[in-house]
Order: sequence, then structure tokens, then C-alpha cells
Amino acid sequence: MGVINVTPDSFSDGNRYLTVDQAVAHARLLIDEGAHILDIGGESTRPGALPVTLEEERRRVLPVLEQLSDCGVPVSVDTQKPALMREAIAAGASMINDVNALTVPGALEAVAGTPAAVCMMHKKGDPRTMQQAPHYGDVVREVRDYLIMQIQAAEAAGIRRERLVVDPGFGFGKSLEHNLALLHELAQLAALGVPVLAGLSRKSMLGKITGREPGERVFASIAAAVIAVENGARIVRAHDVAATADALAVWAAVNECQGPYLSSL
Ligand code: 8Y4
Repeated sequence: MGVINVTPDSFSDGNRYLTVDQAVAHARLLIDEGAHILDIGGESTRPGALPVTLEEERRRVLPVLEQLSDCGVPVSVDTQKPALMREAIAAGASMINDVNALTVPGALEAVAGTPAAVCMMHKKGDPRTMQQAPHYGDVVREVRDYLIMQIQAAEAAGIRRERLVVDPGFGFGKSLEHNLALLHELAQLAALGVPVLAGLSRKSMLGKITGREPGERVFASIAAAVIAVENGARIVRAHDVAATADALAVWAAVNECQGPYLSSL
């Protein structure tokens, strides 16, 4: 899953066309590099980021989605707003990536009456304060139990299991030790029987391990992606798609789980 941010940088003073065109061009590049899914987000989820109004998020995300309707891969929309979830699905989104795991009022209903898939992510606390002093008894058990509850809530709302993806939410209210425990024990989440998505790309846990800035975390991200897949992740959310796709092609070849490799034997 390749990450497409539709957030204007501080230099392009509010020119949405530029932002939208850049996002679409970036999306096409990531497909070229081997992305099987795109994740489009119009609101930053990073600690300390400012919230965006529905109007603004809509103006960023929907034009990109429309231009990608023929792109050949499923498009996911990363949003926390039920109104935009509905509009995105109506505009062709195949999946909603919800860092709140459908807990915001109206989110379950927004997805339920549609054919879209949904990724339900665990997080602890709100993005502004979640990294201050995260505390867990048993982080793997707590995340697992939370995801089980949200799977049940989604099913109760009429969203069939086949449409669900779960995600431990690396970095969302977790210390380095919590993140490492979740990655080490990811198979316990994969055992829930719903595909697991892992988002580790360029994250600060990799900065803590390597001492590197986000742009220099590609190699660390590749290692994390391979470990995640080895431990049962089915979808990897990545910024550096070409590198990640090559690394996972090697993993897949070794595991003989891709038809083309077998047919050439
Ligand atoms: C550098 C670059 C440092 C990016 C940090 C980051 C996830 C997610 C995010 C995830 C799912 C991020 C929207 C955080 N992470 N959605 N979104 N899972 N499902 N930080 O792990 O990329 S944003």
C-alpha cells in the first residue's frame, strides 16, 4: 500500500490544483513502482498536527480520487470523518483507512451500507498527547482485545468479516518497547483471521533504533516491512514503494507463494 499525502506544503501557499496534481502524479509513480493499493490522506495524523475542516479535506481528497478512478489498483482513503468516508466510497474508494477503527459516531454506519473494505487501527489516546507516556499492562493482549471488540462491532453493524482489515497502529500511543513487542508478536494478531496491515514506514521507532531522520529511514523501513510480512502482515503501508516491493518480492520468492515463481521452475 503506497502512501499519498494530499497536504499542501508550507511553500505552495494554498494552491490546491498544484497539490492535487502532485498527489495524482505521485500515485501513478507508486503504481509504476509496484503498489497494489494506494492510501490517500488529506489530514496529517502525526503528533501535533492541526486538524483540517471537512470542507478542506474534501477539496483535497475527492479530486485526487476522481483522477485515480481508472488507475488500475484499489484506492483507500485515510480519513476520520464519517461524511468524507461516505463521499469517498461514492467517488470510487475501495477501502476506508480509519485510525479510529470506526469508533467515531457515524463511522460504522457510513461504511456499513457500502461494499467498501475498512482498515481498523488501534491507537491509545488522541494524536496530540498519545506519545507523552503511553502505558500498558500487556500491550499485545490489549491491542488484540481491542481489535477483537472492533471486529465484533463492525460485524454487528452489518460489515462482513471479509471486508475487514486490522492494524496494531505502530507509533500511535506506543513506546519503542511497545512497538517492538507488537512487531515481534504480530502473528498473534494475524491469528484473528482478518488480514493485518502494518504501517512502519519511516516511523519514529525506526529513528530511535537507527538515529536517522525520516528521509534516511528507507533501509530500516524495508527491514521492518519484511519482518512484518514474515510475522503474518498481509498489507504493508509504505512510502518507499520500489524498495519495499523488491524486498517483498524476495520474501515471496523464498516462500513460494506467488504463482509466477512456481510456473518458471
Ligand atoms: C515519517 C513519516 C514519520 C510518516 C512518521 C510518519 C498508519 C496509518 C499513519 C498506520 C494505518 C505516519 C494514516 C503516520 N500511520 N494508517 N496512517 N496504519 N492503517 N507517520 O500505521 O505515517 S500516519
